[in-house]
Amino acid sequence: MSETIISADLVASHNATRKANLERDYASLGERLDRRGIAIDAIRDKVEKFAVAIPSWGVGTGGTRFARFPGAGEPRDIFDKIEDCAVIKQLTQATPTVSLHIPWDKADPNRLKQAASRFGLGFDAMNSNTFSDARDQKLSYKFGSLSHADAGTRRQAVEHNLECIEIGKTLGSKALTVWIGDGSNFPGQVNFAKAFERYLDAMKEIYAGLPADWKLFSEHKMYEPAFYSTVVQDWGTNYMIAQELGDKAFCLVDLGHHAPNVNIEMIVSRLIQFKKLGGFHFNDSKYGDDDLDAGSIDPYRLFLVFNELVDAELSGADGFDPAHMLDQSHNVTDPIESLMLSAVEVQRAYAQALLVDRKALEGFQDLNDALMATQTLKAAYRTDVEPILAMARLKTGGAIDPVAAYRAAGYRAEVAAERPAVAGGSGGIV
Ligand SMILES: [Mn+2]
Repeated sequence: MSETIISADLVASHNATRKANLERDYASLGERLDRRGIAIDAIRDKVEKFAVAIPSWGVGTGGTRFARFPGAGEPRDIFDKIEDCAVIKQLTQATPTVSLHIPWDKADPNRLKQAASRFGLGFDAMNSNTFSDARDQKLSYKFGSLSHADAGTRRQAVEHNLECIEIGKTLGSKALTVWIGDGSNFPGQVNFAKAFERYLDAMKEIYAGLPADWKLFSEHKMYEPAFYSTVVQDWGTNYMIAQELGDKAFCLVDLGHHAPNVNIEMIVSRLIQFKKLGGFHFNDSKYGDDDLDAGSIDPYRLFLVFNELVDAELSGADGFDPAHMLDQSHNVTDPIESLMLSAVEVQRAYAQALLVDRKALEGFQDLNDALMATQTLKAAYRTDVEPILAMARLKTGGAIDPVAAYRAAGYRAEVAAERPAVAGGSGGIV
């Protein structure tokens, strides 16, 4: 039995006052779904098994290019971050793993493993960092890393990624995510083809160091920090990388890393069809790589992404097993509250997508009945699945209302007393 940070008694009494209403809401929704030929318990079972990883960097306050306003009780190091992740896991029961960022989270791997397993937490994909310079680093990444013109800098970046794999092996991680900031700010600054060739050669060396049961995720992003050209700028380039590297290489889709109005769900479909969808960094965006909370701006788009994922899951697509991770920056909210709600939003989109009448949809598509086809999706999206999500949490030991339970527990005030504010801290969101 793993330890819990919030008192189990507090969670139990929180649930006790809400349980009767939840049971009524669940029964009522169950009856309505039954009329549509859907068994509510089967949906709840799937939701209970759905998991999304918490990024270690997400539990601290983010920041913008202009300023960072630290919140009270921010984690001082990775061990504080693991405790915050344990709170999120305890109350939502949706986030069993943490995704680490090296070197920000560098510590004795055995100590890390021990700290996480105390709370029943595991480790998701490892994330390397060659987009900023670590203290005491020999060569700078100011002009790039894996695609750098200088062979020594490329070597240093490759070695760093291999070190991330080594740390991950001890932790039980099974994937490495590589995102680089390499690119250029001026036309002519970089030869596109040569830079991409250097990147591919470097990635091949990293790929060669991958254990047999690991995956390598490459993450594309249209722009920033480079504002004229970026080496891994879109899913097309990303797909080429995964193809060049081999069977263990996959594309990672960060929802905020595309041009405005791009049809991301269609990109997801393409990557599934060609067996190169590795996973997601969930977040939401209004203008660019805003890293806002998942589902906070365009929940329908999140649903449409999950519509593609559920379609693949139900059709038994070969080797389909995408990694789910959040990747957000919290500037004005308590990061724990944002991450709990975001995990729930991702679950919500999954549950709604499970309600799509796929047989009817296929029929309308075959008949070119555009109106009824789109209404079939809307009927699923409009269904308020909150009782399913809350019942899944109640059944697995979480809180019916995670934010209310968290606030009642007074966790933030408690850690604020123990954790003096640190200036600066590790920023940067990928
Ligand atoms: Mn990302």
